[in-house]
Amino acid sequence: MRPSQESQETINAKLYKYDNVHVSLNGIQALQDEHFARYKQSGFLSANGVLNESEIEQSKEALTDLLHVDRKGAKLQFSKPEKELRTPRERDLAIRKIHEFVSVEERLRRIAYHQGVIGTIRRIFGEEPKLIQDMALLKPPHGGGEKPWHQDMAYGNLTYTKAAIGVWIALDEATADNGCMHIIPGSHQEGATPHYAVRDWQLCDAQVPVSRDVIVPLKPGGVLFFHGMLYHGTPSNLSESRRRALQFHYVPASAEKVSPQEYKRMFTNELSGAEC
Ligand SMILES: O=C(O)CCC(=O)C(=O)O
Repeated sequence: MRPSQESQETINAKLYKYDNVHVSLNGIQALQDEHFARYKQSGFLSANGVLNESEIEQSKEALTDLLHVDRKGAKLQFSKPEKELRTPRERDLAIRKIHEFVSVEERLRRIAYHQGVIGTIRRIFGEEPKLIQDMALLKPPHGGGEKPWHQDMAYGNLTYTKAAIGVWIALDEATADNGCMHIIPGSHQEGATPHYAVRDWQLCDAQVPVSRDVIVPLKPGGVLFFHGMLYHGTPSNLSESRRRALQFHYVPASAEKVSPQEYKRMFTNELSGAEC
């Protein structure tokens, strides 16, 4: 990745907008046919109050145990070499991602197969979903890093013949200040867009229609469902509060992986040669 010449503050201010705020539904039982019809147009839907208090607490405890007690074979990603992290606080401030835990952590596995979540995806897909990725995305206070604008299906492990869906679940309150999700409504209709290795594997900054940025703040236990081609990203967390989220990806059970050649044609500049 090319090192960024710009500070986190500059990137947060230039590449993200904060004043278009999406208001989430209250509870998943509030979902009606009209919301699913709107999902087709906008590429997302969100609701607060999907996880209950106990599910939120158990999820946070499970992540703390994986980070501090026993990773049980799950994968941990830090912003610094792990051997330099000497205290629990240093680990808390450096952890970015915990993934591949559903087969070893029952409390989180239950969330991945949560009835409300799976039922909603089933209605979107019109068929049975299959879980293809599980992770926790952690933005510590005072500098938890940016996830630049991207489409999830541009990551090869999520590129299937049918659209994937991302399910992003807030465990702490996710706000404009601590790095809640930013989306470009309707951008999934652009289809596959080339990605480039800039600060991450991402859309070219200049091609993101930032004026259409909508933020999706969520309460703990709130969930954002979004189409695998939707442009989205999160700015750095420069606030004092940490932001922890779970993110699961699913595809329709009948979907198959696309070939490496097709993946390249869809998500790289191999054909167009266009530079970022
Ligand atoms: O939670 C975040 O900060 C970003 C998550 C995301 O967009 C992703 O991992 O695809």
